Amino acid sequence: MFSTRSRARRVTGLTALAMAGTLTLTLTLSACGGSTEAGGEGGGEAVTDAAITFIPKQLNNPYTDVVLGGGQEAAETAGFAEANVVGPLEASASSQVTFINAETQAGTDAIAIAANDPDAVCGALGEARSAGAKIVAFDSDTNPDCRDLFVNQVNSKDVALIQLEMISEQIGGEGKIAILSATANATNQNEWIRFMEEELASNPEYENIELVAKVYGDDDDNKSFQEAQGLLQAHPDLAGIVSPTTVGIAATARYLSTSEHKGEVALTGLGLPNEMRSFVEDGTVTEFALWDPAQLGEVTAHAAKALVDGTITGEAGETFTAGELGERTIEDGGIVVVGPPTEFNADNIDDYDF
Ligand code: RAM
Repeated sequence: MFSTRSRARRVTGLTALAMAGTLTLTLTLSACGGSTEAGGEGGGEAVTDAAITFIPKQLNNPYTDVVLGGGQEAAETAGFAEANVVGPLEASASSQVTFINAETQAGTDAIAIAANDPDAVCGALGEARSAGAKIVAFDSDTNPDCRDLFVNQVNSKDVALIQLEMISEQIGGEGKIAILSATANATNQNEWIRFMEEELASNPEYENIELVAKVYGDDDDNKSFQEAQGLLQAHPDLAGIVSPTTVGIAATARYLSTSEHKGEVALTGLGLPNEMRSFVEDGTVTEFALWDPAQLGEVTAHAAKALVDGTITGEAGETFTAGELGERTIEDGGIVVVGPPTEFNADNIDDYDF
């Protein structure tokens, strides 16, 4: 029933330049048998031939693969007829604009986007909305004015706090730390970093911890590796590194694992258990955290379908059912939270496979 095919119709009109280095995946979910059917959740009509397109920050990111795997599968359950994935290969601020414009041209019903920059995508998203598309931000928010909903993996402050708790524990509550982030414009990264800085400055528990550097690996494996190396050269007395990005933490772990700093410099942050397992086993990393990325995709797909069907509009207090994940309520600011993070360490990492 599932198939992948190229999406020639949808890419017509894109310039050769915009097409360079891109990949388009389409999942045809079911035959289209008309446009609506009675029984939408809010008593409305469920749209049966709707298409959703996911535009992640970048395509070549293992984290993105897990999110979108969950998202495309849930798109079928939610009742979308077609689920597509398009996006840039690098996560620069304006890299998603061309893709949004193509979706507007194609008349896509729902665009789910993890924004590389909160504002750079707004003009294009505004045009998509004028053409009738519903916009769901996931993972990394747009400016709230530019979307209908933001599906947030975990409350942003909680993401920051859990990372500080882990690094503090791992360095014995004192010493110099650095943050190795993704791109400098990413909304999610900057939110988490802001909350970490605020907490470091205000919580007496952290008064002996000093944040000495913030560097950006751009969610590029090589650049992240080099930034990790550079951090240790610039700050030989560094006690620990927090990397709130799956790409950054894996690259930093790889650097530390063969360096003299292995087991000496603590490393924590947000990582995929499957990418971090060997570094936990060899003692490079003690503990890190993440949520279930597939669930982020699932809630995003269901939220998008509820918007397309008109059973929700994005107002705080509205509810929708996210498939097997159950009912979700929209919070202030048009935010839906997916679930709590899990901390992974030698005791439990083998229980997870993503
Ligand atoms: C990276 C990306 C993504 C972030 C995860 C934790 O893959 O930066 O946006 O949410 O890490």
